[in-house]
Amino acid sequence: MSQLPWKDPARVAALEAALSRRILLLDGAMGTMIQRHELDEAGYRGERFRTGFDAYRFSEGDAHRHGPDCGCGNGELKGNNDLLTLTRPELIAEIHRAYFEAGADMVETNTFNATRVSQSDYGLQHIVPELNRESARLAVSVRDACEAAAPGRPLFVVGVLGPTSRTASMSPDVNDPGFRNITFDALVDDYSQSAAALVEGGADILMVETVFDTLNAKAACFAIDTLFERLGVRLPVMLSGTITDRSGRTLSGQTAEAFWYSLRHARPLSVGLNCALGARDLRAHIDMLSEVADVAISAHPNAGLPNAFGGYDEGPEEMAGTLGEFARSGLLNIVGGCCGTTPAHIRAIADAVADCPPRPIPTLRPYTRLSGLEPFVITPETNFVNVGERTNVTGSAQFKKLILENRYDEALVVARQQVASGAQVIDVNMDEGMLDAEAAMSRFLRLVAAEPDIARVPLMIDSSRFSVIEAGLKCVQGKAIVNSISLKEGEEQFLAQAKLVRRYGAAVVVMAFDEQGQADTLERKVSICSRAHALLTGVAGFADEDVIFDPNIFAIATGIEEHDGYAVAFIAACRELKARFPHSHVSGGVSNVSFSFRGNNTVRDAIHAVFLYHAIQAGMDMGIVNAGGLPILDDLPAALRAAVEDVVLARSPDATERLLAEAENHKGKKAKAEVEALAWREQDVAGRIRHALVHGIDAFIEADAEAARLESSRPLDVIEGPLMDGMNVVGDLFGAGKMFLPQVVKSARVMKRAVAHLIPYIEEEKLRTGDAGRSKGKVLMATVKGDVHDIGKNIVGVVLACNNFDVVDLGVMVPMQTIIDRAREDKVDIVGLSGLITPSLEEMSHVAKEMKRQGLDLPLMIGGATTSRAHTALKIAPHLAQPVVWVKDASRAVGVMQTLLSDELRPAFVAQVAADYAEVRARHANKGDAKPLVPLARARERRFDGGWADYLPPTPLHPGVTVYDDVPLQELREIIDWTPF
Ligand code: THG
Repeated sequence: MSQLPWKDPARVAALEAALSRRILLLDGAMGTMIQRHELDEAGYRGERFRTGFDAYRFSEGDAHRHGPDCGCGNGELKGNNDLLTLTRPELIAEIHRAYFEAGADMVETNTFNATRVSQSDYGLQHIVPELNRESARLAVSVRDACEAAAPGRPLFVVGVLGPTSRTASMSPDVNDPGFRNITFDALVDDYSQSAAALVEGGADILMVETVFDTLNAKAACFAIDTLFERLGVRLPVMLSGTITDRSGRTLSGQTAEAFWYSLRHARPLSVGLNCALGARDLRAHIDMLSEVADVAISAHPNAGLPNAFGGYDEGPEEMAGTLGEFARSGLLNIVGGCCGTTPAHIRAIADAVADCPPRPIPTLRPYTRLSGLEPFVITPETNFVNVGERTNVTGSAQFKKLILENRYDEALVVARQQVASGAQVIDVNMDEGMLDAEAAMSRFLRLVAAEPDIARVPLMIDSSRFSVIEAGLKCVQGKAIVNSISLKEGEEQFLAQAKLVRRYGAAVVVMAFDEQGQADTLERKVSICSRAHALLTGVAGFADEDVIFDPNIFAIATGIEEHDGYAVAFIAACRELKARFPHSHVSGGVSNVSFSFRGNNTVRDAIHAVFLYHAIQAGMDMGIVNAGGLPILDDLPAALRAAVEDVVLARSPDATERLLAEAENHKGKKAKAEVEALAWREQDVAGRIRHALVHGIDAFIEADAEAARLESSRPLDVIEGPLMDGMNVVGDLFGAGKMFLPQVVKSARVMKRAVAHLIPYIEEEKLRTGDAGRSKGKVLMATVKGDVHDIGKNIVGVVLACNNFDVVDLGVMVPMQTIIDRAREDKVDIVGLSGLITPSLEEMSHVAKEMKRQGLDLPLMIGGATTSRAHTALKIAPHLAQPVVWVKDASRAVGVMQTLLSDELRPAFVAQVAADYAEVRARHANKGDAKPLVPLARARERRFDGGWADYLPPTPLHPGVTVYDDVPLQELREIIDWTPF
């Protein structure tokens, strides 16, 4: 972080020395170890929370009244592992000790959920500082004891800051992609409180871990940096992200490399990945990070991928085998375990890496490393960075109209066009008198975050008001560029803003302005930029490559003589600045230069092409341009080109006049059109719908839905045909890791719009056929507690409703008791449970168990990404006498409902499912992974005795090799066992 002194220099020196000598061991899972104790509610509450009173006490002003019926977890504290620091400290201390003894150099505090947002799920936000402080103290006491027992081996306490249960850059509501249930500021507050208490409790290191949304982590780093400044000392910081699925992205859609560039400004001790994937699947991502991170690399993966029941099976040997290979390949500096790992795993990993040298820390080339969802590294080969200018309310009449009229959906199309036509960064500007610019900036950037094809690229946040820039910075998870700051108000203000920009982790454009005003001569441009550079790199802590100069592009050919040399001065400044500061960049607003030819785009574009040609040769390497609108210099008519060059290079006093004359010849001609790749529109309607769903394009979806409806005999056929087919493709791509969550969310939105278009026709058909009101049955649907995902559930709901089922949709995060109570009140026929994340499996089986206990005798449908036939058969179905049916995808829901509610079809179907599940269970039982294990010596004692000692094998009839070359292949084919193939 900042260059403050270390809080404990001796310990940091020991840490650095150890890191330079060997691979350090982090501990393993806390949760797995706690689970072994099978604590019940009373076990978690201990004496202090026995009555529940403390749990229900709220800080003032909190609107939420926690209690058994409040719907936020039934007041249960079971499962709140962090609470055990206070109620069962001996148990937590024992786990820390076990890890130190197994060879861990660092143990993590029991504070994964010790943030206000996470503890508020239990109504315990008031004890957050205490949880963090006491957790750190507890770990420190174990550390001290273990150090005393084995002198000479330094041990460390890592204060853990978890990801919280919210995501700052994603919407929990599919219908409202701009919505957020947590703000950057709230996260900063939260993390400040937790981090301060961890430091107070004596943590040696802070670790922001299991980062699934980089914006959350940026808030954590912002809080930590601010905290250190307040304390006047700093601690080493570790950062660890999580790649949530095979798509190789974080939950919020970033690649590992983009993730690192978003956080590199925090200058951590290490960066790495943990949780989610097992070690094997993590390798490619660790390998990538290892290439691009100029700090230590850490990895603490799960014990393999979750099995069908959300458990982890990879044993110590297997995991250590994989991680040992990482170490031998030179990928590791710090290694440990996450979910499902135990001291035995840590011991095995320690052994496996003991003889491997730590990864040498590479020095990176001084390239600007920006990111959106994907990394964008500016290398010498990049030549010139196109920054899209059109998402600017002052730079585009169209964009301004869309924003002022609140048509944000269409405003996003402008951004998408910029990226599609080659913008590598997009400039967003909301400076307009009629706008609340802060609000418009936040809203637009949040919407952009939900558009993977736009959010792919880094953003340039453009405003003349710093408050607007800050509002923007709080909404971007990538590494953005601030446009701009300047010395206009003096050094003090400049530095204050620069330091904040760095704390948010952005690169910065500095305009050639100072206390005297804007620089228009070469000499002033260079001297102001040089002064700004010295302050940015010398005082504010910026790297050279994060500084972008803008030496002012002003309009030429205005008829005012002093303006004639503006382009020449800019070009000369490019040359001088690039020579002085080769790693910094030179940028500018290119379209400014041609303002005086407004209305004549052919001439304007020609000026841009000529201007850029010369400026780029002089060293300009970035520019705000109308991406896609730039003609190629060689395509310009010779006469026009010559006239333009005279103007740009100020080669003759009458150049402007001659260009004006030449311009007459080009009036009214169309500038190079922005061509859109619309080849997919040529496909048949089913193909178009599939394309729109897979690419999340909603521009034509209503028209396509209508076309499909006209081709079908019933409007419902469109939903069950092309729309469902398209969503199944999306599901398959997601499963195969070829789409990631934000893209799937977009597909769901397109689906919703198509359905919304069709519903009136379906209603109308119902009325016409007298089908209306004849409900075929009633289903309750809910995404279970702990899970916020509802894409699949929403689709199922629509399809069922369209098929005349009554749907009671309870939404997301629904507690077990609410499900049971509402099922009773609404007299539903079937209950449907949905969930996307692994912990939902456990919750679903909990709901089934409680349905039985509370006598709610209804069939259950189970669906969602992590659910499986095996889990349903083994962990849910056995709890209920009623059929429990795993519904593989949305398209099957109607069939299952219809069958379950039909007197004729039901018995056979239920018998079939039961037989199916019985087979799954039998197969599982044979696999034996639920069997109790015996110690190795016992197992050896009981080894299979085949009586081989006395066995004499018969001599084969034909020893040696026998060749049959006269057997027809056709015959052989019959006797080959093809099953393995
Ligand atoms: N330096 C930096 N930032 C900047 C600028 C700069 N940001 C804004 C601006 N200048 C760069 N962006 C634009 C965007 C559009 C135009 C000019 C500069 C432009 N627009 C057409 C016009 O006004 O004629 C509008 C066309 C339309 O309405 O469609 O020229 O210099 N750091």
